[in-house]
Amino acid sequence: RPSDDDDTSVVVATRPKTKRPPLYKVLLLNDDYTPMEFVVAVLERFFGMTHSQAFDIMLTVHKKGVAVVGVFSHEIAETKVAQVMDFARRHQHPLQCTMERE
Ligand code: TYC
Repeated sequence: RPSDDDDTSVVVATRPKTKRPPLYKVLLLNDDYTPMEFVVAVLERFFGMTHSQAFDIMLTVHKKGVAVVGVFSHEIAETKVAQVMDFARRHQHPLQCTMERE
């Protein structure tokens, strides 16, 4: 209408919604039985580490009990955990690998 004095509209602030997917830490846990060399091989094989990087991370887990070995999308993290758990089981080592939301 010419004289629009009954407009009930409300102006609200908007911002572009660019929500990134959550990331997940993959953790390796220490135990008393898995051989150190096996853990080093796991870190080289599934996490693309050099032997030197893998050895350092393995020692961190051995001394501290746990370490983050990588940060991934949910799907990639799940795959890494499954690969490590399956590889450890096939070699009859009790090595544990888990993931948690960052
Ligand atoms: N603690 C093990 C040992 O002394 C070595 C080890 C390191 C095991 C890291 C698991 O995630 C691990 N043989």
